[in-house]
Amino acid sequence: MTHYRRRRTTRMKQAISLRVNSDEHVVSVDLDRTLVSVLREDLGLTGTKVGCGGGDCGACTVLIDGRTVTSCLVLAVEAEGREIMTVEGLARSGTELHPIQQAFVEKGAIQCGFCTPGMEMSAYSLLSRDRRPTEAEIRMGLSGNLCRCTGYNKIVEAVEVAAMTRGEPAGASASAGSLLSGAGAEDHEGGPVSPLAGGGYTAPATVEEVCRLLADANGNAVLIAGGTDLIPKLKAAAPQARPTVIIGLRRIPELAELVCDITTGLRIGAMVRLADVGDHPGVRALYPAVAEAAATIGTPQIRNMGTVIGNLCNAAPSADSAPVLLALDAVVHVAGPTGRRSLRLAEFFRGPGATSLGPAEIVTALEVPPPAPRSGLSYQHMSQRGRVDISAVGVAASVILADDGSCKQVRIVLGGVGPTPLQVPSAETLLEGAALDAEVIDSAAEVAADAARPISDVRASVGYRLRMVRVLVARALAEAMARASADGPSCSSSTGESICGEISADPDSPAGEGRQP
Ligand SMILES: Cc1cc2nc3c(=O)[nH]c(=O)nc-3n(C[C@@H](O)[C@@H](O)[C@H](O)COP(=O)(O)OP(=O)(O)OC[C@H]3O[C@@H](n4cnc5c(N)ncnc54)[C@H](O)[C@@H]3O)c2cc1C
Ligand code: FES
Ligand code: FES
Repeated sequence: MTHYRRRRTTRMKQAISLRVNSDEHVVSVDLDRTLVSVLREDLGLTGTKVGCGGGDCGACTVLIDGRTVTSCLVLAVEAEGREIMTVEGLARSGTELHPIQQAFVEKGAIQCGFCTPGMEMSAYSLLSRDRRPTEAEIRMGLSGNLCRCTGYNKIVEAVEVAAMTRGEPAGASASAGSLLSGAGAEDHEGGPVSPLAGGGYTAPATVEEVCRLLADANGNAVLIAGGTDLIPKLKAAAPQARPTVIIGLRRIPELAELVCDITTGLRIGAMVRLADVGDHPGVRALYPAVAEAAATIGTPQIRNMGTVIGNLCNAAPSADSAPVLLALDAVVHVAGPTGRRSLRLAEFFRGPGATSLGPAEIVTALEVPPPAPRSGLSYQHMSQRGRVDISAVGVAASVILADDGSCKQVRIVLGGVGPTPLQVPSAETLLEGAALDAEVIDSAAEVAADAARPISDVRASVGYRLRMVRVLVARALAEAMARASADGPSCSSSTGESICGEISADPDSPAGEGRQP
C-alpha cells in the first residue's frame, strides 16, 4: 500500500533526544536517517556495525526497550523516547569486559570481529530472558546474526559459558538491565507531535489523529509500524520519491492490544509484533498455526520489530501470516476520516502491494472467531533456506470435522502462487462431506495446483511451485485433520494455569519479551 503521491525534494531535519546506554543525546536528524547511522556518525558509537543494511545479517543489532532490533531498519526519529542499548553499554566501565565478551574471547569465538557486537547483543538479550538456554535455544536466539568466518559452534559454546556465569551481567547499562527485568519503559505520553506543514515525523496518540493527518497530507504521508517492509522500500527509492510525512503508530494504546480468549476469539492490534503472537501461550494453544506462521517470519530481530498487520498491509503475495488468517476467515477493522468499518480479510487484498484501504484509512486490528469444536488448522511453507527466508509457497488448511469423522467444512489458502493469497473453492468442494483419506486428499491437492497461478522468480520456478503446492496442500490437510481429531483446544497449561489472556501494554514497549501473560 502506498499513501504518497505528491513528490517533494525538501529534506526535513528534526531535533530528537536519544537515550543510549543511559546517556541522553540531542541530535538533529533528517527524517530518513536510520538509527545505526546516527549511532555511528553522530554519537561516535562505532561498535554497532553495518553489513547488509537490509535486516538480514544482524551486524547492526542493538536493544530497544529490551528487545533486539536491526538498527539499519529503524528510523532515528522512531527511537526517540526509547531505551537504546548498544554493545558499548555492555562494558560500561571501559576497563572490564562483560562476561559475554569475556566468554567470546576465551572460546575463540571471534575472528574478524565484524559480527561480534551484534552476536553479543543477541546473546545478552537471550541470557537476560533465560539464564540457562539449551543449545537449540541459543542457536535460535542467534539465528538473526550471520558470521562469515568464525563458524557458529565456537559462538554457541561462548554463550553456553556466559550462561554459566551467575549474577547480574557486570557493567551492563543499568537502565537497560532494569527494562529487561520487566520494569517497563518510561511513559512518554502524547509524543513529539510536530507541525507537519513542511513534512516531518509524528507519532499521534489516537487513531482519529492519524486519519486526520493522512487526509491533510493528501497522499504525501506514509504510516510506519515496525518498518521492516517500509524502510527497505524508502532506502531503495530516490530521495525525491520519498514521502515527506511519516506517521508512527507506536504511541496509540488501542493498537497494542493482543487478546486471545476461547469464547471471544483472537484480536490482534495493529502494533502487535510478530514475536508477541508467535510467543503468546494462548495463541499457541488455541491457534497453533497462527503462532507458527508468525514465528516463521524473518529473524528474532525482524519479529521483534515487524507486525502481523504490517505483513498484511504490505500485501506481498508471499506474506506468511496471510494464508492462516484467511483460512480462519479473519475480519479486518479499519478507521478512516468518516468513521470505522470492518471487512473480511478475503476482501482486503487487491493485488501485489495493493489493498482495499482508502487513501486516509488505517487498519486498527483484526479479529478471528473462536475455534470451532473439532477444528484444526495447519500452515506449511517452503523456502530455499528453510528458515529466515521469504516463502516461495505457503499453504494453510483449516478443517472442521463432523461427528462421524467426515469433513464438515474446509478452507485451503495458497500463498506465493498468485497476485494475492488464493482460496481454492474447487478443492474445498471436493473435500466437504467426504472422509479425508489419502486418495481424496491427493485429488484435492491436484485441484489446488490447477488453481494456482505462480510465476518464476529468484525463489522458485513455476514448475517447482506447482509441485510444492501439491505436497504442501496434502501435508496441511493431514496436519489440520490430526489437530481437529485431537482433544479440543484448551486455555490451561499442563500445570492448570490459565494461558489465554490479553496484552495491553504501553505501545512504546508493547508486550516486552517475557511479559506475555
Ligand atoms: C530480513 C527480513 C526478512 C523477512 N522475512 C519474512 C518472511 O520470512 N515472511 C514474511 O511474510 N515476511 C518477511 N519479511 C517482511 C516482514 O518483516 C514484514 O512483512 C512485516 O511483517 C511488516 O510489518 P511492519 O510492522 O514492519 O510493517 P511496516 O514496514 O511498518 O509497514 C508495511 C506497510 O504497511 C503499511 N502499514 C503498516 N501498518 C499499517 C496499518 N495499521 N494500517 C495501514 N497501513 C499500514 C505501511 O505504511 C507500509 O506500507 C521480512 C523482512 C525482512 C527485512
Ligand atoms: S546491517 Fe545487516 S541487518 Fe542491519
Ligand atoms: S567473526 Fe568474522 S564475521 Fe563473525
